[in-house]
Amino acid sequence: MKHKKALNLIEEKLPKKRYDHSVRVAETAVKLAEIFEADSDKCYLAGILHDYSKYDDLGDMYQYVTKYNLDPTLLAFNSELLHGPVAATKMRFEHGVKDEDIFYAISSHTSGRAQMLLTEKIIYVADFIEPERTQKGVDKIREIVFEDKKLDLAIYEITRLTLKQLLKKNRPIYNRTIECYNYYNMVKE
Ligand code: DGI
Ligand code: FE
Ligand code: FE
Repeated sequence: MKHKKALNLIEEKLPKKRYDHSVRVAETAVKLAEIFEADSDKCYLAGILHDYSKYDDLGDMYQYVTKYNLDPTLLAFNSELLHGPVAATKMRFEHGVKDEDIFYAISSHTSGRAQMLLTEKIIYVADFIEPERTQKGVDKIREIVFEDKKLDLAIYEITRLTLKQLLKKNRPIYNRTIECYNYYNMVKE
């Protein structure tokens, strides 16, 4: 898919605030692609598309999980966790985005997972550190990627912060979030 087409698709589908976030994630992903020698084009496109299903109807998303044989344990979660896998699947089957790197990058952007591909790692990090993000710990993550240039360590720190927040709020934890934490805890140095 061409960048212009992706931008139009997202502009039509999402509220302005979420569209602006998507552009910032795409631009941050391109910066990271330059540092970590990834494909800037793919990173930009995945960044634009990553939150495509953010506001999709939850019932429709559950139907989608079943129809496309996505991980059935997703059915125990809400749109917070479903919007990535559903968006990736819609891009693949309804919008002709066949690229595997982009598929995984969109699909895993919320939970992460063990052994992510390079584009996938970049979107996971870019979503957390795009310039308008102000959550606790974000500046430390920016330093880890932009100054220390340690992508796996950044992933570990993001997953650790996410888990802390989820536990604090008594939220259910998806297996892949834990697998991501354990894996990047092991490889972070
Ligand atoms: O869509 P965005 O707001 O840009 O960001 P996002 O897709 O990273 O995710 C939003 C939320 O998803 C965030 O509040 C943390 C939550 N999340 C991440 N991992 C898990 C999770 N929620 C649950 N319940 N379980 C998880 O494992
Ligand atoms: Fe998201
Ligand atoms: Fe996002």
